[in-house]
Amino acid sequence: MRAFKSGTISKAISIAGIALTGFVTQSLPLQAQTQPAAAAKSSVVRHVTQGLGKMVAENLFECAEKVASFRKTPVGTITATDGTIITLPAESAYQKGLRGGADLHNDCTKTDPKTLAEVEALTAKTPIVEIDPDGEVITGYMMGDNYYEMYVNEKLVAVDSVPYTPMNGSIVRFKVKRPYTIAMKLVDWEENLGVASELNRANKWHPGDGGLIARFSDGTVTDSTWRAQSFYVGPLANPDDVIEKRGNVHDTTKLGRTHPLANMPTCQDKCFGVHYDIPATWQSRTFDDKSWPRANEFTDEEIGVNAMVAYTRFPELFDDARWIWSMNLVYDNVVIVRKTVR
Ligand SMILES: [Ca+2]
Ligand SMILES: [Ca+2]
Repeated sequence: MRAFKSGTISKAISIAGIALTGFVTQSLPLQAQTQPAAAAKSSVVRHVTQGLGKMVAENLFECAEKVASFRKTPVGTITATDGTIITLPAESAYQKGLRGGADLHNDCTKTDPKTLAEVEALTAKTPIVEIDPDGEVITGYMMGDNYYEMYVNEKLVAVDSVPYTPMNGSIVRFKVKRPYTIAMKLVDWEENLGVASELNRANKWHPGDGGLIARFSDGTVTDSTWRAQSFYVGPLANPDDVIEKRGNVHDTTKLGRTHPLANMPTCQDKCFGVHYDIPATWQSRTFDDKSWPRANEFTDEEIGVNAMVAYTRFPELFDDARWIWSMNLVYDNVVIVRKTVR
């Protein structure tokens, strides 16, 4: 973690804020403008980038407490070889100033319940987002590494209050009738914008990993019945390390899927990224996710849950839930997961 002076960071944030205003209102040409040669092999359009992007905002999030694991949350853009401008690591509701849900555990707000009674008190204070006035009130507990935003029937229900680090846990409440559809955008955030890596264990170019776990009071849990698709894959020594397969799979299994088995890329600031267009209606109940792969389940050991205090302290809140992600926990950095509860 880098040390910083408090004066420096507040100035940086205000500069970022100005940049952000223009940035959010800017309409980015996310659709492919030309068909790149590499995509001719497949009906799936990919956008290939190489190297570092341009920083647009140095830090989206300021931690109110001095926390050793804090990282700045940068956002940038990069131009792909086909001219497409891509937001790094992802467009987010957080960046747009949208918020929702409450803290289950957050070192930056000193939210640190020690008993289930304290969790219940926090839950009772969590606002209920109404989707159906005559629906059932559903409570969820979740942890996302690093960031999630959650929609139910295309309505925003919750936004992770800490987009990068420290690790935190959240409470969400919403009122809805079955069937309903949960759609979440998940981001393994990055320090080195465009090359999907961060300082870790003395390696400035360490590829981080992701993970999401959630349990809801109606019995819905994250598991392989969810759908999961990846939209940003990296850091890659070669963009052909991603192979698009039937069923819309973005396959990188040969690189290794979890730490410590995954390859450690040595391409540093020369690494490639492969991006895919996020469908405009990904939050919608009617969006057809049938061609998306099923979510993959990961163990506590593969995720590395030591810093996940809310999860390790209150396992009963996550009973029967599994850590999920798309195929590759390390190399898939922007992932959308969806589940229709019937
Ligand atoms: Ca988070
Ligand atoms: Ca990663």
